[in-house]
Amino acid sequence: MPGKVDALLDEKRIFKPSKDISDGSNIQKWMENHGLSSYSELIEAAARSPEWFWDELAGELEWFSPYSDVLKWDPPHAEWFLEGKFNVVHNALDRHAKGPNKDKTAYIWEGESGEVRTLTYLELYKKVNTFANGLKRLGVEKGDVVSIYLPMIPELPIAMLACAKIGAAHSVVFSGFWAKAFRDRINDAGSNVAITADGFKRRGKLIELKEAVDTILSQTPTIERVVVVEHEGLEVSMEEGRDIWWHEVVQGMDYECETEVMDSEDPLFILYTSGTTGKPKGVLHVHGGYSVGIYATLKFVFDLKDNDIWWCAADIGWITGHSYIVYAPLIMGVTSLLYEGTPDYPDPGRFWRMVQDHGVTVLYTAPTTVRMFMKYGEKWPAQYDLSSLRLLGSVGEPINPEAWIWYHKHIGGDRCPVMDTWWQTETGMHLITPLPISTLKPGSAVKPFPTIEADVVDDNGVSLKSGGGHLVIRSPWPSMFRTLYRDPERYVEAYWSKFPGVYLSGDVARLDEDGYFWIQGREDDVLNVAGHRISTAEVESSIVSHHAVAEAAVVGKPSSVKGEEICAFVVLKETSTNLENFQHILKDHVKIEIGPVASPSTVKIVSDLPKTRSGKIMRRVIKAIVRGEDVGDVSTLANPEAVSELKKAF
Ligand code: 6R9
Repeated sequence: MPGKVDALLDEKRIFKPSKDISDGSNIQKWMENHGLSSYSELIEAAARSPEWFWDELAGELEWFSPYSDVLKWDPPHAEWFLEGKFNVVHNALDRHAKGPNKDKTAYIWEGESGEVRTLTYLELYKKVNTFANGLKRLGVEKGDVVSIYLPMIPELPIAMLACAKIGAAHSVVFSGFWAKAFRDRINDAGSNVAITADGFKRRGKLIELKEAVDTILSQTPTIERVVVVEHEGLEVSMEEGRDIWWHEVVQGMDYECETEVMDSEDPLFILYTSGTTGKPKGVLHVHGGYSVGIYATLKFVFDLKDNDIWWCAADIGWITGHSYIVYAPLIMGVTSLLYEGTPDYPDPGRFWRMVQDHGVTVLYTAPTTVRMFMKYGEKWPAQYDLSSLRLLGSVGEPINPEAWIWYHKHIGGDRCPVMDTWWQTETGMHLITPLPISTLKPGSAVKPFPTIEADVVDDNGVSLKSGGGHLVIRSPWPSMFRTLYRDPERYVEAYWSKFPGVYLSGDVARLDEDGYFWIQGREDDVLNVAGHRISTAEVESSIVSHHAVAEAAVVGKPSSVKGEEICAFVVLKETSTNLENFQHILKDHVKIEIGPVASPSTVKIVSDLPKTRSGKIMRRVIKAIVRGEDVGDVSTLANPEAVSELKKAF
């Protein structure tokens, strides 16, 4: 039946991982080793004693000296693994380079041009050590913050690990941002050393990174040294005494470098994320708890084993890349694929060819990427052998059931469970997520990870058993952020003050009768239409469930009658034809699926939606357009040209 009811509210389909997958999973084995015979026993045991659970997992990592206590919780401040001495780099690199994994491939890097380079654990170790020694020679010390602005090249994880090795915190700024963002983050962090590259290619187009950095260096008074990676062989201007090539920094440096003994609670990195106000928030993570949390989630959610080829297709400039490209896979000692380019360049088969050629077994990507490939059609993945895949993952946005089903069928061959992982820069690790033993419902992130007390509450903090509400977390977790850098008051104010001692995620979610979580989007993406609380994600999901639609963005427009009206911008599949009167068809489609209250008053067909470089739809920009307001700063958009098309359409 065309236009079958598939919206988020109504999703009833369930999928069970095969017996092979669940019986052979890491979580199943761990449960057996701990005398737990079922998922509910695991959850009960973990809830009874979160400290027992995390102590067991921390014990799988190496500590220079043991911690005295697992947790000190003085809301909203937590300390984990107190007085333990630890360094993530010892676990991610040193112990592998000196053990049986030394000749195992850590990273397979593929450049946009198709060039492939591999680095074994031992090679990576040596590169990290020489660069760490070079950083020391440049004057970097324990406790400093080094600002990094690099594309997806091996030097990015190497630079991060080198900082961590010598006890400096890194602050990575996504290379797709404009240099202005780098300037603001350098100034907030007060860095003395910055690391960048001459340039890189994006869709075949050269981006001259160093040239862009040169335009902001007069406005970063703390910067003394700028290290430049020669990646594209560009002629760049190098200021005497300030700028130095990466290859000169490592020249003659020793392959060995002492790993700094850090306290569990010492800073590992700052990662800036946007908040409700314009000023970015410097989310601070630490060595000990962060490492334990990301290790446990990668091990149990993505179930990585020794022979896996793991591809987390995010950018390292985001938390997904920090946790699940750099630190957790290296801690686990697995082989990861690192890709420099865009998923559909030079053609929409690129991604799938890479899965085939590198034998990727577990793939982790974002709903926006899945929907983009839905738009190109299944003929692209169908040309490649994707039988190496065992598990799939999704992160970054709610995945609408239609995209989930498509991903499961056309990429996962109906055999790979989809792990829809909900988490944030602030949480460091997955918090609400399926495990390979969970029954899955497309569009739901399933249930909290063991020990995590997630809840959905109303404005008074009262738990809701149905309907949308604030998604909150009532318990601490090891890889939680410890503060906002240089802004401890905002840490308390933004996250812990609405419901004292309870973490406010800023997302809206609802629980179903089985206790499954359905994330509906950010609080500010929730519409109020004639007194009904409607999530943009729900309306979008309904629209996208129409067979002719590839992608949709829904925003509210103030209305004197209804409070807000719903405006939808829709991208159609390339193959869609016969679209006469399509606006009306879509309005009716939503009406039938969710109800008349959710039916958009305006539907505009466009060829693209404005997106951030991490693929998130910029509803703020779309909202401004429909309200006739100034769209503000669009410098962080991946496709600024979409803005003018939307303006014309509206
Ligand atoms: C990891 C990451 C966090 C926000 C978060 C939420 C959205 C992430 C999601 C999801 C629904 C999922 N989000 N994963 N929404 N289902 N599986 O993306 O971190 O960049 O900080 O964004 O992303 O709205 O609050 P970050």
